[in-house]
Amino acid sequence: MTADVAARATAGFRSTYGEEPAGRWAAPGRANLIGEHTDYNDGFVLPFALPLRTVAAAAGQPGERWTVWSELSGETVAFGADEVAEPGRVAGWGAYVAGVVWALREAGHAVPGARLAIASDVPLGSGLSSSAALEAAVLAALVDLGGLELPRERQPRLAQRAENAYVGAPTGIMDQSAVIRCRAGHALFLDCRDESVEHIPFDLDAAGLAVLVVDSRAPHRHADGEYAARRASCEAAAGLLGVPALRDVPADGLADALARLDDAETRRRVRHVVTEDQRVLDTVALLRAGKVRDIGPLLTASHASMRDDFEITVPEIDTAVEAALSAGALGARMTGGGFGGCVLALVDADRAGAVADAVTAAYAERGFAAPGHVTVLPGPGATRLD
Ligand code: GAF
Repeated sequence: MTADVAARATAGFRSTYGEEPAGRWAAPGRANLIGEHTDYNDGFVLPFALPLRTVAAAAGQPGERWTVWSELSGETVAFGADEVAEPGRVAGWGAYVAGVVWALREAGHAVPGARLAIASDVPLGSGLSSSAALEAAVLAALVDLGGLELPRERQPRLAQRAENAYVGAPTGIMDQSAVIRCRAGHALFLDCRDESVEHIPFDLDAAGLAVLVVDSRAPHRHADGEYAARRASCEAAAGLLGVPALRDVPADGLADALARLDDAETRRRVRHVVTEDQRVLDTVALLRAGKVRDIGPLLTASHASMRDDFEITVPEIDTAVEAALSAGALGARMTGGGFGGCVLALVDADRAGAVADAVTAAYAERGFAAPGHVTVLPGPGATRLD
């Protein structure tokens, strides 16, 4: 059996550095219940933290020097003040760590030199925010080791800056907010404009429900370029409509807004974002009223909107959603940025196995590589373990 992720981080620290870590910090992956591609439109999202985590075992070291071992590559990456002075000098997975150091320094913090060992249960490239989990675990370790003044609510922006400006991915604020600010048993209702949050009870057990996460195992096809293109198209549409962001187009003003746009593709993009924001608000209202079962149709409508209007799904993902719904899921949708990644399905807890089997069978019929699956409950955000 694979050792617990925290034990693996500690073992990696001992064997790499020949000493004990000063502490261990964990950050989870996330699934987004609903609200896709709304974050960079200043809109609403509703993610929750997964029980799958990334752990950084760490200790300080003298000088401006950072050394990081990762169990995933088995490599150790080392860099100093020169390499973090300028984005792009550290590449690969080390860029997420160097990016955090860079962003902290850029914000004026005296970042302590450190040795780190990273272990993770968050699968890479599955759209479950393995990169945000890595950033958040490293950030939490450096903040504590250096006694830095950086309140939790300000940490997501800094980790996002690492990803945007150092790594070079133009992502929004959802993933870092989710992995840092989520609470166990809750989904995080985040207003991406002012970063205000409300922790919404998401008690699956009490409702006899489960969330099944299906890893489509679909290779990411042009995900980076397509993500940037969607973002650019939304920003251009907001400009044409004369609003700061698409969040400022109210659901009841959608028809008027669409009538002012000539391009059919742009109209579809706008329709997705505006209707998706409203679906987040409707989902939150149902969860506040304790009606967890009733959110299923909103999840499924969100998927249809991503498939038909935002055009970010792939055949493996659509197959998983259709098979899950045919097998009795109450709702199902792709979660994350798209072009591969995972599907989440809301199911009666005693149907989770049957729904997973149905997806596996549908994949076999279509000749797709077998999907992965796991049932999850909302877990806590980033935290110091010891
Ligand atoms: C990716 C991004 F990192 C997020 O900021 C968000 O835009 C998401 O795709 C789509 O909702 O996870």
